[in-house]
Amino acid sequence: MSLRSVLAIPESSVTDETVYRRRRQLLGAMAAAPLLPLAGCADAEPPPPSSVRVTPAQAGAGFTTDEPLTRYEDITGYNNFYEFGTGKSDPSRAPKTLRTAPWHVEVSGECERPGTLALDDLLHGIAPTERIYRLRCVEGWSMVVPWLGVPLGDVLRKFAPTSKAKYVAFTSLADPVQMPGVRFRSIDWPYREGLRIDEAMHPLAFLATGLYGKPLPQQNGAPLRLVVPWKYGFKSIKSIVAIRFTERMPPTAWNRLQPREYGFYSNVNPDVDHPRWSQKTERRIAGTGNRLRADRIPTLPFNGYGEQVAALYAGMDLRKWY
Ligand SMILES: Nc1nc2c(c(=O)[nH]1)N[C@H]1C(S)=C(S)[C@@H](COP(=O)(O)O)O[C@H]1N2
Ligand SMILES: [Mo]
Repeated sequence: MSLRSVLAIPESSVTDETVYRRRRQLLGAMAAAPLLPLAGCADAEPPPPSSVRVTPAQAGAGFTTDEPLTRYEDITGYNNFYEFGTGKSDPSRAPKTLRTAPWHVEVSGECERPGTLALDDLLHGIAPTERIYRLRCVEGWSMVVPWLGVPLGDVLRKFAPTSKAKYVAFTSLADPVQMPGVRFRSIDWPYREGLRIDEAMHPLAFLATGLYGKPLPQQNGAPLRLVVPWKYGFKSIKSIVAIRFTERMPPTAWNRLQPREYGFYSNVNPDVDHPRWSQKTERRIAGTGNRLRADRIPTLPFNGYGEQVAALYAGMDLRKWY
């Protein structure tokens, strides 16, 4: 299975953002009138694969939102990816030096079927799907991103985690040849992240291979990155090369750097301020207009996914487990 088949969109129909949005509107209309005969609509957009259609049930699950999408140019031009520099425009301006094919992911630890798999094999047999998620960076800005990819749990289950698998650890590539930022000690490379196993198996936890119907650009974590929409953006680790099931809570990059500022859980929480700034509001980068002067909106507990995920933390003091 090729990356293109993972994306489920043929090159010929990979179009620009305007067409993408128009196609979404058309899909909405089709969902509302499913029996409408389409034959004869000569100039209608070709329908995308059924796997990317969003149904009302998916909306209720938090899989989509009708909030205005962030522009493609903002999602791919305003990034955090320290492997390509610490400035917001460093990752998009960096030369395209990351070799994303062939790409392998090593899966190890507390599971019955460990192994190193080519990306296509890792994703084989799992229907690609679209998720429109809010992304809230701990720095206080947010976006609305249409991802393509697969549910993380579907991938993890292939490896048959054992009862000792209490956590899942993720590691990014750290190659100073392909990633110029790795020559600087901004982070204790490689970038690492982790989830509790029940968080990782939650239906909202996602592995993205694309956005806006196109393969992930280098700056967004090609060819495979995590997306955990109810947590601060730094949990959504990019360019993943290793996944490990562990019994103990794994070390994570930002927590190791500044443990008082960045906890392991890092659920979006307007009631727990960052030691250096408030987390009550966020700058929503969406629609046209200046990124730095975008509207401030209130930040919601669990980034608005509380209905879906709050039960994971029942009985936990979220001030302690920030
Ligand atoms: N490997 C790696 N993953 C990473 C980062 C990084 O520097 N390196 N930055 C994180 C942070 S802080 C955020 S907010 C998101 C940003 O994702 P985006 O650039 O696709 O919006 O990626 C996260 N994943
Ligand atoms: Mo972030």
